[in-house]
Amino acid sequence: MILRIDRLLTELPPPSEPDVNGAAAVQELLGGKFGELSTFMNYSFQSFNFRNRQGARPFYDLVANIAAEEFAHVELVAATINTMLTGASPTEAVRVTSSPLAGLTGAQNLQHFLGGGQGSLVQDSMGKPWNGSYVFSSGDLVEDLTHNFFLETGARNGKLKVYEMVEHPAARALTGFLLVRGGVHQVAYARALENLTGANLMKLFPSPRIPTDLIPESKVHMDRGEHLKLYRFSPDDYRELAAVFNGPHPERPDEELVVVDEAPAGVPATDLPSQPAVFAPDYAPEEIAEIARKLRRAAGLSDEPSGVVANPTGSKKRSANGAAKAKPAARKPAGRTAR
Ligand code: MN3
Repeated sequence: MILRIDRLLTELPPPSEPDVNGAAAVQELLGGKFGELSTFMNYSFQSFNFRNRQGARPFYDLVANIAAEEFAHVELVAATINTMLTGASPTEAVRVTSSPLAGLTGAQNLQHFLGGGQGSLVQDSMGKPWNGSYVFSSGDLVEDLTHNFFLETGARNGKLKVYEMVEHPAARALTGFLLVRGGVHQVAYARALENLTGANLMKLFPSPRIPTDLIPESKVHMDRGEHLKLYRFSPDDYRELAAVFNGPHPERPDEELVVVDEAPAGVPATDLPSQPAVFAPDYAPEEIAEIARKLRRAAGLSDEPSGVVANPTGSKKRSANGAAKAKPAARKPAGRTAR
């Protein structure tokens, strides 16, 4: 099972200028063949199907544990897409008869608006749905690990291409971070195969050749050693990671791989503003907020929401970032009859 922590793995910039076509490109990293949903589902099903896991414990632990980080990568890509779509339609109350979505017909992926609430979709950059045939789970450990090495190789290649294509700061922060973390997983699978077969894939297939330390959005994470760390995403389990993930980094012989014996602390996500024109979360979001307040009060909870976000509003400290500013402060609510 997976325990859930309401944090993102790394900080993303708050919404700025929306970039709907950049968001469509970032979809490749979510629902593409080599996207995060593929890494998550591949390692999840390989771990679900793993036989004689006690006999092969360090390898089982490696695959099962990396699956948990991939869940958080899917979440991070979704948060990036949602950030980039924020403000593409008005964040203020709108009259539907004023055609608030009319300016969006040129968007690469109209389903961001027509099939969803300006949010991420389980699709690639061309709108093709992710599908289960992207999962390889043969049951043969060497085959599965070899597949995983190449999956991470293709995934990093895709991240670099999106970095090259999209200049939006959220997309750059995302791809810079994922290039580093994907590199760790690539090394982890290479180390596992080296231990099992003697073949050193990092030497045999040094691909993709990505100068991560020349990418500023990657370098910030490398300066903190994130290219060397494999986190253990469980309170008590998956304790044999260090039996496989150890030794010098294959591309940086002076630096040692290390298992961090806990999950990363993470950072609170930015609470993205309502988008009333696409009914997210409603065309009159303040009515839902009022219902939530009443329910909290009736349940004996605090009047203020208990969640932690990067940009708290109300009586808590108000952040100076764009997302907070985009929140309607004192606008006239569009009543239910205003439609
Ligand atoms: Mn990943």
